[in-house]
Amino acid sequence: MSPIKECILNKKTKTKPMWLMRQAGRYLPEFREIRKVNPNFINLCLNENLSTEITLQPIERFQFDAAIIFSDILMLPYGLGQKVEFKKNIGPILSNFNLKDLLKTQENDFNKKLLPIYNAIKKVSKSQIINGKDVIGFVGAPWTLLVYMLNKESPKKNFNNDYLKDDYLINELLKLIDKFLKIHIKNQVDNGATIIQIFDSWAGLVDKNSLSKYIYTPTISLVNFTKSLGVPVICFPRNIDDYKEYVKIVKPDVINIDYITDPKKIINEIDIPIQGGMDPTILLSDKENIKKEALLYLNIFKDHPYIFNLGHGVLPKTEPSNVEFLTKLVKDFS
Ligand code: 1CP
Repeated sequence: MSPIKECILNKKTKTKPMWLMRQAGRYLPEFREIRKVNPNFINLCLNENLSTEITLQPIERFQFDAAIIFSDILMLPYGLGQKVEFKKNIGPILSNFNLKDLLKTQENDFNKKLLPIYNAIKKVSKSQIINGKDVIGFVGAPWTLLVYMLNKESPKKNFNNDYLKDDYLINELLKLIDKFLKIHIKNQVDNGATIIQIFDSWAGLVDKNSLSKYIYTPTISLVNFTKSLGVPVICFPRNIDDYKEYVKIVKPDVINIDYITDPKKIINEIDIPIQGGMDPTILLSDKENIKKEALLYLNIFKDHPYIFNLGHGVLPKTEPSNVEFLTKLVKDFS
């Protein structure tokens, strides 16, 4: 059994399994080489040979316990016919859409558009380099996708939530997103994904009174669906106030915590396997500091099923040698 699966089944593992969010990406020179000659990010995600190669790059370099498929949460709106572009130094830009057109999306057309992603998952899972390790498929959570689809850019700087007043629009979109996320999850599992992670990067924007409508109810639907396929599901609701309540209501197999969450507090509140937590900016500092922070997490979670990861993605300015140092530290800790 893979180290991550053992951890999820609550077994005592000798060492903590490890992978990193955004482990394939701009901090790796071998990724930047490919990216330089592939300026269109969506096309790169849809190039099954290159996305397979990129997915495997960090596994070859660091022998992580899982590969996460090189794709993006915004491939879902792309599959529904909304135009998605990634602009340098700006981020994703999505086009206006006509709800009626999106609602006409046929499953066959969606599957055809995203086929290279599923082919890449198949290639990755059959690769020698994987050799029994986990292959993580992923989706954006319904709320986070709703935010990008309606806001049409990252909510980091501007977030126009006037749309949320349009009940008809929101309900129809949430139904559509739920339907196609399930198709997208099933396709990933059918092609070799052994774990699904649900990224709710903008969960922190939802006020307490709306958590049930935008976060809990739509996520429960996906968690139950993924479990019904016999595949464990990791949830990452970033920046939410109450991880304990989230875990109690949504019941994922693993909860990924962000870096503002106090690990000492969370260990007393949550009894399911925990993933992540360390601030990715720590990897921009020196080895002494990396060691201090990593040991903090490793010691706190010593007797708890814990998958080592960060509290958000690896930053582009990270030195690969620092990731190497961290990987060795985690592997040697027992
Ligand atoms: O070279 C580049 O400019 C592209 C940068 C990049 C990369 C490497 C983007 C654009 N997406 C990705 C890949 C990606 N995205 C992965 C691949 C696997 C891996 O982890 O190695 C994954 C899991 C994602 C998921 C994703 N995309 C999330 C959820 C996690 C998170 O970071 O919060 C989100 C919010 C996105 C949207 C997105 N795609 C890309 C960017 C820069 C963003 C964020 C924009 C924003 O700040 O709103």
